[in-house]
Amino acid sequence: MSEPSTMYRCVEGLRLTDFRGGRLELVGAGVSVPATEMARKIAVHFEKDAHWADFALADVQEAKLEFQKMKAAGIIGEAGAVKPAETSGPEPERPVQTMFGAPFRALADIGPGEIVFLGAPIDIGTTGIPGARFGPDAIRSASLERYRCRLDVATGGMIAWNVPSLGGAVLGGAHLSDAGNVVYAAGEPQSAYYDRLSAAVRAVFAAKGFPVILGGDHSITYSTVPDPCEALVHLDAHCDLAPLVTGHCHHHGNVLTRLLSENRVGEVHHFGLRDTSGWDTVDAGTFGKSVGDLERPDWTAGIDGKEVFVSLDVDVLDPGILPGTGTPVIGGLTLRQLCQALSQIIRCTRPVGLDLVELCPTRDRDGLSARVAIEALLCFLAVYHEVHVKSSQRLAQ
Ligand SMILES: [Mn+2]
Repeated sequence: MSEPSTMYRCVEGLRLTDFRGGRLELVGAGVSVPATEMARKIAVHFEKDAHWADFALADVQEAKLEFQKMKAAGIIGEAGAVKPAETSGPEPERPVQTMFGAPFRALADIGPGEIVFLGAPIDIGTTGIPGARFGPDAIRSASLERYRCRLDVATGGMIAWNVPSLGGAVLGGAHLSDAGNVVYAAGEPQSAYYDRLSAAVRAVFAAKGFPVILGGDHSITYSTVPDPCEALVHLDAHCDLAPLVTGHCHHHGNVLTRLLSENRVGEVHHFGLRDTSGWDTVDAGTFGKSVGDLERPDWTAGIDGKEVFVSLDVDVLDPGILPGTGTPVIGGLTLRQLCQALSQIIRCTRPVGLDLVELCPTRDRDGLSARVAIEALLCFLAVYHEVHVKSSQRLAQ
């Protein structure tokens, strides 16, 4: 076979990557094993960009056996998950300024109940105008213009901010921290980056923190959703369901196709759609609502009571309000509509994390878009803290 390229696909829980020199490396596990004939065969298929569903039944059965052997050898953990990596590359880098001036925290030091900001400053999945890599630090910098985290020395929690648009004091007693940026290293295989980001987010989940990942382009959602993920709430102008194409493993337009094809999420609920190209390629597990649908009284019916991860693409907002994004689509939400939608989503579900993506400072005007994104983020956090954190604290007392 020709010199193998990097591969990144899922075969019944077995994730293969970097098939090189007759050895097969398992994503995130930091181990490699001698490649069997079956693994070679799978690798050749992957080179042709075959989806695992395209394999002949015998091949799939053989792949399953391969998977079972690796599981028996302790390389893969329960439920097909690759065992957590002992180390997954460099720690996130400390940012010049932290979000809201919150304390910087190494991933190993995160405590339960903490709201943890994590930057994913990448453009490697951008198909349109680049610049999203500057998003995390732009939003951090802008966050300090109006809000600054001050801690109550008695409790360690933060002193509430008075935000009139949110009804007064918010986030009193909350524990915020910033774990820095997972930086893309020059020359690094793209799949390795997504693995490192995924490992960082998993560290937050493992510590029972609430991750808030600041993108970066929307391809990062491949790494940010928890495993398993009952439902993904996707606020976006686009449905991000582009077909998977050879050599384009990750990009911001096919991220949900990949998550669904790998059974990484149970359901995707799209809100605020204006551009649905790709919608027809996926026939199950997705539910779409346009901007107008959000005015209907029962628009949250599909997500009520579910455990959700929220993915907020800032292009769900109208570009007149938020011009700083790579693929703007006219006719979007106002900030007020978005905050109302977020508030309702948080109140009727059990959110486990959030990513905020596609803020592109190079397309912004005077930093306005970053400020708008911060207001949306603040609304989300204020309602989340009020509804889910404070209420559970009261129950525990
Ligand atoms: Mn998107």
